[in-house]
Amino acid sequence: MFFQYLQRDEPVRLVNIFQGADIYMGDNAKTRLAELSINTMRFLAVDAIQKAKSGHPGLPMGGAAMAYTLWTRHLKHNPSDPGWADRDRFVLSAGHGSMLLYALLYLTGYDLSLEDIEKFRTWNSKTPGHPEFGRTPGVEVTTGPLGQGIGDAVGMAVAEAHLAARYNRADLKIVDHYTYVIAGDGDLMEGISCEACSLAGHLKLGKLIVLYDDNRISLAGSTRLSFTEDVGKRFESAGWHVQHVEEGNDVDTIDRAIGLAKEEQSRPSIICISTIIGYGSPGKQGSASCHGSPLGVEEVAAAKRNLGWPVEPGFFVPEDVLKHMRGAVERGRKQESEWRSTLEHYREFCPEDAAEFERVMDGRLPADWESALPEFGSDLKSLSTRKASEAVLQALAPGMPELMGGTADLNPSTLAWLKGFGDFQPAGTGSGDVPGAVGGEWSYRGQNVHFGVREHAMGAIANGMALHGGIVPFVGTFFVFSDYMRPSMRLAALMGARVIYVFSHDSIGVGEDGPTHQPVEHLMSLRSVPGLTVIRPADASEAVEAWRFALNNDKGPTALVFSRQNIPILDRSKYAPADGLQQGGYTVWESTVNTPDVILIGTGSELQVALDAGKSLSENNGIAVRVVSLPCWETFDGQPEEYREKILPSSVKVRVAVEAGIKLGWEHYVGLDGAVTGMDGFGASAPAPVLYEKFGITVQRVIETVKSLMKR
Ligand SMILES: Cc1ncc(C[n+]2csc(CCOP(=O)(O)OP(=O)(O)O)c2C)c(N)n1
Repeated sequence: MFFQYLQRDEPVRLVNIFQGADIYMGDNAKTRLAELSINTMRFLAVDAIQKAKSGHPGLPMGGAAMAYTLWTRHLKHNPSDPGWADRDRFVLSAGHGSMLLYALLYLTGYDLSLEDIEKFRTWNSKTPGHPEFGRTPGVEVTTGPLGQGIGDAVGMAVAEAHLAARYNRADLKIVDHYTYVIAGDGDLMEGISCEACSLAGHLKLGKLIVLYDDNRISLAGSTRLSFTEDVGKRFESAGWHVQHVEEGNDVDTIDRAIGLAKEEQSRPSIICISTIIGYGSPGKQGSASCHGSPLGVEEVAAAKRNLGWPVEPGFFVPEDVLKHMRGAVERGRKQESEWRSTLEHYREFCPEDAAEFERVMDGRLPADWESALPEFGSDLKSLSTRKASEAVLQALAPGMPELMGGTADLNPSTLAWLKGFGDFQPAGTGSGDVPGAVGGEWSYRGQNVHFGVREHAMGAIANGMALHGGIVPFVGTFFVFSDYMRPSMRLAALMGARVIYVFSHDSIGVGEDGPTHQPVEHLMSLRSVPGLTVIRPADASEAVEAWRFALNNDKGPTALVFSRQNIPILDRSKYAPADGLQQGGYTVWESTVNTPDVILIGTGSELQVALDAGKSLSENNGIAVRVVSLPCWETFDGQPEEYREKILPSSVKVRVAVEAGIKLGWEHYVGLDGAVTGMDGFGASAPAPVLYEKFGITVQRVIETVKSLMKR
């Protein structure tokens, strides 16, 4: 026994009584093999980073033992089928330690070769600088921006808990896995981890297990410079199960701690593992100099000699190590085939649920789901698009169990909820009569997640839910606070994750709350994110079409931007049908069948301004006008040239765009000869109609602009 078991009450503290000693130096063949494997991982990382002339050796060297222990003794995975639905999820939140993950993937038999490792950080390789989802088999999520991974992992644990509650039967568990994270100081310094872990503690996500690489060094130096809180106590106060392992190379103690964390199913677990960054490098270990730069040729040799490793050849993998680590392949096949036979039994007893489970895990929407979409006829004259969105969600919810989401404490404003579909909460902690609850008993079956005022974590959690599979997450807040989750939105776009953002209060139309709450630059800012689709519908019917688009978009995230204020609902017998939104932009009305003299372009509530101006110009001035609704730039730009030319003929130079946002960027459609009616600065605190007047986003201003352009 290499550890003393000091305390049963939390936090559990496991202490290696030979502190600082290399405890697996004994005769036991198993421990020798463990040591060899750990050193193989260390030196694959060191060699790859040295060859690439860039990378982060410190974390792989210091954290190799915990990663080895987790991956060989606990992680349920099948390297031959990285997409197996019931695998444990592993998130390397400290993404700069990517070589640690690549070494694990190669050694345990994923479709990643030693040549791939040698190509670390080179063009088009499967081993980019930071782990990228979709590029490397076995990489669950893109990490690198610190703290995001831990947020993603909370989302994965939410998804697991929800799907388990929905589909498992007492003796037939088809969803039953853990989510593991390796996080470093940087992850825990970032505010997003406080938000995400606070919520995880509240939600009692017992199958979330974080291994904290507590090496007291970050990029710029010691954590004594800026991070001296008691991390264990912080997590304890958030309702986590906390353990400490004081010797980061002590495989058996780490093993035991992970075992205890798995047994503890009513709280998430963190194991704070004291490690030495760059372990083994005689000249650099324990210092920030090995955090983010290659060790250097001489220090590589010194580290190898220090740990009894051959200096040559590089990328050395002992045969016994490969054989030992590749045991994962057979183990994984067996685990998956056992799961498949459980699924077969499940299918016999619950054929409908089995079919639904497979459908949602494949990311396929229910057949004919679109027939549930509401229609807004001419009987209702006006409606805010946020209310139209609410109606869509309520209409879809009964037939779309994979819909799950919520807001950052803005349910009554953003209206992104599924009434009657329960609150996602630990069972037995409350019920629908708690103020603000959406309704029904509290359990993990609930589809409404109360994120609290935690936009940043909400974005990452949504990413984790989407990547886990089985869920189509939506998350909502005021549009102006999209800033607070922009880093996660960027990652969703980078990963192609199907996340739907429901933003309300889309402009100065917010009114009295003033400039702090009035988005101005946000539309343009989000339009500039590659892979993110931004839709700002102009009325209730376009809001329905926007949801249709978002749900069908399984290639990446969609941001839906809705108004707070009521907007007239266009009578579609007089205007073009709203399904033109599926092309991104369409002619909604025109005064001529010929090529127009003038094109007015509007989005959201300003489409009405464009329409009123267009009609006036036509009726009072005899000008041939076309009004184009352009709710989604990305989709419009993706249309064939012919379509774009049909809607915006290049011969028509007099073009005016109207949008209550920053003008920058509209030249893309109005050209250098056109003009934009929009915002130049922040908004102000006053009633919305006053703001539109004062900032000049008016019918009159558009008319004057057109006339002055025509005079040129
Ligand atoms: C959001 C964010 N800010 C800054 C960085 C740059 N960065 C990468 S690693 C790192 C330090 C991380 O320290 P730690 O987690 O202790 O990792 P270790 O030094 O142990 O490898 C920093 C600041 C980043 N990747 N993400």
